[in-house]
Amino acid sequence: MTTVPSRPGRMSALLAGRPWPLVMGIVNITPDSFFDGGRHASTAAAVGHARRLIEEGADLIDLGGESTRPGAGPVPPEEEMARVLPVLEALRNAGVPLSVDTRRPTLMRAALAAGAAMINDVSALREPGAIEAVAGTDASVCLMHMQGEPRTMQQAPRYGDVVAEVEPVVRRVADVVLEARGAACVAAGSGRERILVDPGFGFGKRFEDNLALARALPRLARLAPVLVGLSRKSMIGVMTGRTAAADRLAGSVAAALWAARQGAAIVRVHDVAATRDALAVWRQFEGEGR
Ligand code: 8Y4
Repeated sequence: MTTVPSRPGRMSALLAGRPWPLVMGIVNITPDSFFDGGRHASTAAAVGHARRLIEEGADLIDLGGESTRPGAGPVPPEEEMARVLPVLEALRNAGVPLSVDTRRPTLMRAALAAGAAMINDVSALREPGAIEAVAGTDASVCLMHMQGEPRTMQQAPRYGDVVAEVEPVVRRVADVVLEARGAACVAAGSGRERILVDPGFGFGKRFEDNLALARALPRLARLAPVLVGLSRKSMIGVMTGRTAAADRLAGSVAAALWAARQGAAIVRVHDVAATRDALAVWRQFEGEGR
């Protein structure tokens, strides 16, 4: 049995003992909106957007080159790499830890070699080789729960008790990751501090499933630090009657505050400045002033 020494990881100090969540800014790298500019234009746009979110006060940035929105089809692996890696390179000295949103072990390895501090995997290391790609590194890993696949997951989501089903999935995957790093780490309870869990709002879930999971955040937060992604999602649209995602700012900010109150460790958001302001006001009313 080989024992992999456990390092706390670069994210640990950031996450430890915080009474309010870190704000993770979302940067999607997709060529769709840059129909005439090609690769260089989409890289520059993503880097520019990330720099703006950092100026707005993002504690970390999540870079994604694959659309995991409901109904989205797969992006070829080389294409995903070509989208993400140049942006990661350009931002490595931007002053905040970088997370890479990917399901692919090849990109996980390349991203970690290029300095990424975290892997955000919406399939919770389901791909063969994904566990090995992160094991033995000092990266944090977010394990998100998803029922099905992005292309079809919203067609007919079904659960008995959604909280009861999500909780053990998250717990089991966390254990598998630790096993891959050596049984000694599990026995020592080390390595666990680098794992985050995420109920995966909107990923194969109906409105009532999302609501049940939101109400169970304190329970999930006892397993591991919880990452919450509600920003502009359809659940917020249903609650506010806003059909356009761009009109969901206020609802999304309220959701981030609610998640903070329930013990979220990281909130993943599009609107960093607004979320930061809301958290600053909330935490000073709470008496965590700074
Ligand atoms: C409008 C805007 C409507 C965005 C829907 C969306 C999560 C995530 C996504 C999440 C973690 C999204 C990559 C879906 N959501 N990663 N990724 N947690 N860890 N949809 O909730 O933002 S993409």
